[in-house]
Amino acid sequence: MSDRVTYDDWQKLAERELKASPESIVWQTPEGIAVKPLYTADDLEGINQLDSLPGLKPFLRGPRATMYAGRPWTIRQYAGFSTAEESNAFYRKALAAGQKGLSVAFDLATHRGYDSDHPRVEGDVGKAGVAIDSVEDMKILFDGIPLEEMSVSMTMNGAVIPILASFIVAGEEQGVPRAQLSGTIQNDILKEFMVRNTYIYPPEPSMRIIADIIEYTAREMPKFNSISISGYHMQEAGSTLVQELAFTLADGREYVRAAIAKGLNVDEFAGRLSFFFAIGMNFFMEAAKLRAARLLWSRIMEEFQPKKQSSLMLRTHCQTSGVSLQEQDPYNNIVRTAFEAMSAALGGTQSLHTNSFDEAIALPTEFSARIARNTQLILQHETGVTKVVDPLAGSYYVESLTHELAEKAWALIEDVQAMGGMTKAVATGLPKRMIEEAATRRQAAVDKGEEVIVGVNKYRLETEDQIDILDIDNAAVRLSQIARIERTKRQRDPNRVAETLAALGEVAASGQGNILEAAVEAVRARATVGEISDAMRKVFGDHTAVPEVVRKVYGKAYDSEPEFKTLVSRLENFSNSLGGKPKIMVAKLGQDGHDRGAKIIASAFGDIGFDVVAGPLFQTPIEAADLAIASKVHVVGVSSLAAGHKTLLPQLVDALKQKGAENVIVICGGVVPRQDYQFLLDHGVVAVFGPGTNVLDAARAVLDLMEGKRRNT
Ligand code: MLC
Ligand code: 5AD
Repeated sequence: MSDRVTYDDWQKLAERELKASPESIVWQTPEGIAVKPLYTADDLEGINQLDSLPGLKPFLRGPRATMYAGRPWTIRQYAGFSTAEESNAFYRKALAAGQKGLSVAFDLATHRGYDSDHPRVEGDVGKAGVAIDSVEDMKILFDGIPLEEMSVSMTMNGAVIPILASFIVAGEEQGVPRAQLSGTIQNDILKEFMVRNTYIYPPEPSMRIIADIIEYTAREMPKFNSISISGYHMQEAGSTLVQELAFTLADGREYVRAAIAKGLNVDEFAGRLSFFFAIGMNFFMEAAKLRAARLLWSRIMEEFQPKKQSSLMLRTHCQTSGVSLQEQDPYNNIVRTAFEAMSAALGGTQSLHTNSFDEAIALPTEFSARIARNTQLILQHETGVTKVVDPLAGSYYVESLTHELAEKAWALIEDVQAMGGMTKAVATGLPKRMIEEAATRRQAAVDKGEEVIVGVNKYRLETEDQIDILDIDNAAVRLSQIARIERTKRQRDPNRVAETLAALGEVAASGQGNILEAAVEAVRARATVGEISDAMRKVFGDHTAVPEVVRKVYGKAYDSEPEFKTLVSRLENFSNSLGGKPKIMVAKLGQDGHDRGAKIIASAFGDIGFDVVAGPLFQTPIEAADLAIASKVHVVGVSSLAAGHKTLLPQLVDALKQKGAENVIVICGGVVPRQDYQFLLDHGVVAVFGPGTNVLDAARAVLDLMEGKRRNT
């Protein structure tokens, strides 16, 4: 008898252990990948990626030959809040404590091209990032930070023109010519239309802006990465990893086409395209995703027949997953982030942000930011993961996952191609819908407890300790920003401002010349972010999206469960007594475009039997009150994720009252710290639902409120 063991031997043994077939413990992932309990050499048959080497095409094992053994990834923490002065101080401390690159988070007013004195942004100034109104703010932001040495990432998409122009001029006035500036601008508008929602102009002029930026940076700023093609926000919005991979690479292909259509040669710009992915909790699959991304990108780029190897190379930043972090038992988030960071490192990222443990509640404090940064420092200095390139290579499981993810993503990329490319696909709404369906499916799996989240739907603490959080006084930030805007406007030459803005408008309207180049002149003249954005708004118009709500995904996942059926019939009874379905408007106020939660609530409540009005993005409280009254809703549910709740909710309650609609019940859900609940309740909000709320529990609570209300009236 031979000593050689076979797969059959294992299978028999496994069956005996399990008292069932090993098939029964295959894990079906949301990507549609069946993960088996055991992988062997047989799984590698027919996979032809196995002999690849790092630094060489197709770059599956990494863009550099020595990877972290030669130079570790960049510790690049995304940060920004309040004023330029405060953010500058925060950056300097972080750099002194081991951070290696900067990454600027702007507030949502800036993202959407409004100055801080604009009436639509009262709740947003300085809240989710730093307020930047002109180059004067930008200069303060980088005061004492040598821009010829420090690489700076700026997450900016909508107002990308005034912000990049202000960065260039801030460099200039610091004595650093633009050719020496290094860093990255996000500049990825397609995913804004799909998931992130900080767009300003319609798709077509937005694509022109991107092509102009690629052209300008390729010719003038050789060390600057012209774009950060981002899948991160897709995963945050609930996509599967295959969707994230496919739509991101398809976006990239679209940008390459736009730049080539502008007359650029592929090798002029392709080496400065960069990427950005999320790293969630599926440890091995996330690492495999980065390997698959590099493989597929080189395949896509081969089509354009570049001569330079660097044109085929995918370089990426990663961020650990915000959506995987929880409000409940928040120190667990440190552990989650550490695993995600390790996975990003094993996948071969070039740059990494690790989230802070207070993510689900507020912006990082100095303390939580320190722990997040140290997570990376410990990985780099203490674990030895930097010593060997692509250490997962050759693992039966990881190679097999890499292959399967690549195949599945490629099929989806081909579907997009068949639709005529990503701009067209985005216009049909299909990618957005697919992501929202995946998000709703996942919510149902969490609510049902099929997917375990420790401390949330299992092992929940009886009492939660409150943690210290960062609270920003947006009213004070707004006043100080307004003072600086006024000072800047007093000191500038109004004729020069008018001329440069007119010239910018002309470049935008004619299609001739480069928009960024024209904007740099306007910034030199001290035109503000709002003014430059408005000059383009006049020509390009505003993009408005009609919210769509997916149907029958949540309900379908749940409809055989007794608790779901009970709730549906309770709602039916209530509807009968009411003479119609209870009507709820899901509202988004201010510039907060994070709509995953709002969409899930709208979708699930619709399936449960509510009549749902999906409010548009970016409403003022008065606009929301008007829509609620016109739609005759019983309840307005505000979803707040960008910390504007203390300003905007009381204004909504007042607006309803003033318009004689005080019996409309106002509730709030989202990223609201417990510290703020009483304030909201004191200001007329009837209930607050924090992160991690089970949707069925929320629906029951709304019904309770309505029944209580009806008994009272
Ligand atoms: C690297 N280098 C090496 C090397 N490894 N040289 C020798 N041997 C090695 N082993 C060189 C590189 O070639 C490069 O030089 C230099 O070192 C820096 O390395 P890098 O790998 O390019 O790193 P970095 O400069 O950090 O650039 C990484 C990047 C870039 C290409 C991914 O685009 C980037 O930093 N992106 C960050 C994006 C970001 O932070 N986004 C935040 C989004 S938050 P050279 O000369 O070749 O350049 C968000 C949230 C929200 O979006 O608000 O929604
Ligand atoms: N500072 C630090 N991190 C931020 N994030 C968003 N804004 C900031 C900021 N101002 C992080 C969070 C969020 C992701 C989009 O980026 O992790 O989930």
